[in-house]
Amino acid sequence: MNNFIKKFVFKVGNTTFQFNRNKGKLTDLFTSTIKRAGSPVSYTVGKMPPTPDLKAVINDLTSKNKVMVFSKTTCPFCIQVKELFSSIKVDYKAMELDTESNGTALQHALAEMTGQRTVPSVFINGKHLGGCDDTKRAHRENKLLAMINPPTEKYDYDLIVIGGGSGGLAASKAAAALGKKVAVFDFVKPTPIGTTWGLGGTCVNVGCIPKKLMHQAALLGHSFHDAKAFGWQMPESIQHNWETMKNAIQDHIGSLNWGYRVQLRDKKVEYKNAYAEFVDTHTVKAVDKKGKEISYTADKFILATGERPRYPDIPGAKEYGITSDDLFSLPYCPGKTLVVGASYVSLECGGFLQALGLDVTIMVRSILLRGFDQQMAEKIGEYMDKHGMNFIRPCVPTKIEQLEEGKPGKYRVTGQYNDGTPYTDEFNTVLFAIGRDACTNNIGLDKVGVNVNKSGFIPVDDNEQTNISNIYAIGDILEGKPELTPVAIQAGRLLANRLFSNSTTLTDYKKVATTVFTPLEYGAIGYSEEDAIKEFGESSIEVFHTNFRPLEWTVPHREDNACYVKLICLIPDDMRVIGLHVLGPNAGEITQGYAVAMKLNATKADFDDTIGIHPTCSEVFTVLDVTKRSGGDVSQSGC
Ligand code: FAD
Ligand code: NA7
Repeated sequence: MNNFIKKFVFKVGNTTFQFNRNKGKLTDLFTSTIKRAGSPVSYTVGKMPPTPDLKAVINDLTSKNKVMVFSKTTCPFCIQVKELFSSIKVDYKAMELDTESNGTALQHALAEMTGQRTVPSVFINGKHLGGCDDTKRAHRENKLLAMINPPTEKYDYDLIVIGGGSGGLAASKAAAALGKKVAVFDFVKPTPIGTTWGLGGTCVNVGCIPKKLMHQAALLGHSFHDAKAFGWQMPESIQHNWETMKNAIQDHIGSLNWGYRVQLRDKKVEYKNAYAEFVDTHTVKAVDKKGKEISYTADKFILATGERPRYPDIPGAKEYGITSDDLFSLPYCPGKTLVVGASYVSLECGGFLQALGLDVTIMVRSILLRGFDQQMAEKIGEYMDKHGMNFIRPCVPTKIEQLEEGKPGKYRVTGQYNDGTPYTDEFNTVLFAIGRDACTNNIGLDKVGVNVNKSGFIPVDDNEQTNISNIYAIGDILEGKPELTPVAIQAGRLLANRLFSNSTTLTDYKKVATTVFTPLEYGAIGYSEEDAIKEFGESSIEVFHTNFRPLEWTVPHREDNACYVKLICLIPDDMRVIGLHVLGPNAGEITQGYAVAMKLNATKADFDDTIGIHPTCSEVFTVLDVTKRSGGDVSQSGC
């Protein structure tokens, strides 16, 4: 109908009432007024302006907006659908029909177009999806994001991730969950003695996981000694079987490798067991273990190739030495072992081998744990030394010679102390833990112009973008970032969210908690004491500290002053805690909890206000009252 009531006039007695059309409300007014006034007296009829073609309006909205929701402000299902889109960080346009003048007409038009009379009525990329249940079902079945972000046609993939370790797997799964077409390439080049492993990268196969499990085997050994004091009757001699431990740990790793493959399949990430190398900024060539070569293209790339252990440039190193890449799956007990290097990998591996009953020597070139708080590092060394570790320092190896073949064999190690004094001894195993090189050498970065620094690490901006705009990097290969699994995972996940949804959250690399799993664990967050002094000056730093004795150590008469904590506080900033250090049992568990407090910028007063849990080791942080400056006695004995 083209005509409509433009003006309505009626008379009551001698008074004339007139209503003009006002935002479509005339119908209501008309009806109610008629009800009140009786029959209308007269009305004028105007020409209706051309009715907007509502279907064209709907088509316009659904074609201009990837996700278009026709909704009503009070409808709970509409609210659920909008919340779903927000939760998966998808931009949507909602038209609230109950606030539109022609909302009812639009709803009729929608019903005619789609057959669906109710709201919400959801359109994705111009196509009608359905209502709340349909949208939720599509999301449950992992189809929703793929509908929103259909794969691009131009390249084989939206994203290729090179490296299926901690960072690469996290990034590829997150990108696929956002509807992107993703491939992850993971290939392990065998070690010089031929060790290789499955999907998951360093952490799962030759890092955190086997390391922590072997550390646990070592802790159990300590517990047997304690157990006697607590009344357990133990045989006089307890033996450890390397093969049993190694097999059990490798079985667990095998199940993790399998689990990762299943996850990738479920999340629709294409896993390619091939070595990838750039050809140009949008192409990689991939070579599988049979030497078959295939090229793939992608819009974007994430590099997550990690690091591999370094060997010293001395005769016999690669022929006769092993690294952490070999140790955890070594088919035989390593026997008398020399560990070269004083990195955390060295102290951890040396620590558990010695606690498993082996004769272990650690050869240290200069300091222990470069980069960590040096007071804590020395305390770790003292504890290990006291418990039978043989430290040779400062000394470096110069030659390894094979004396006997075998599993293990026998090797003569020649070396030199700093002062020139020669060193020599014989070992069954020589384990190098002298640092790790970024795997950025043979992946074609020179062909595409990605900058790497002198040591092979990749500088990136806050967005983890390299100098080449479609190539990003995460994890251990980044210049100046903590080399830890949770860091790589967080960076991968957040980067994928930023690349493929409207997230802007950056990885915060500051105050990352970490733990060195030496026989006595060492946990740290924030500044070392020397770095704090260097940055803020000695007068601005207050260090609260104490030794402590775990209650569990009293009955078996373990030593008194091995465990130690310190809080480094910034005096001019309200005694903000900027460094936390703990050396003691379960330091990893303790440190993780305090990481939250440190993230929230806790001050010394916040620590003091916190009531401790008694009797725990961790409670010591709530009662620290001796400063280093005061020189007060912090030694402890008894409970
Ligand atoms: P990685 O996990 O190393 O993954 C890189 C993957 O890419 C590898 O599988 C590699 O083979 C593959 N790759 C490389 N180049 C190519 C290519 N061109 N094509 C295809 N694939 C390729 N961190 C902790 O947080 N806690 C710990 O307790 C801990 N303990 C550790 C103990 C040891 C002995 C070691 C060595 C490391 C430990 N780490 C620990 C560090 C942790 O393992 C790393 O920080 C983490 O694995 C880094 O992840 P990433 O994704 O950067 O690389
Ligand atoms: P690091 O931290 O790089 O440490 C390497 C260790 O090996 C360190 O103690 C070095 O002594 C020692 N080293 C290096 N070269 C030699 C040679 N040729 N001979 C003997 N000793 C040597 O090792 P990681 O790779 O385990 O750690 C990697 C990162 O993880 C590290 O950066 C931390 O952020 C965490 P030095 O102190 O240089 O005298």
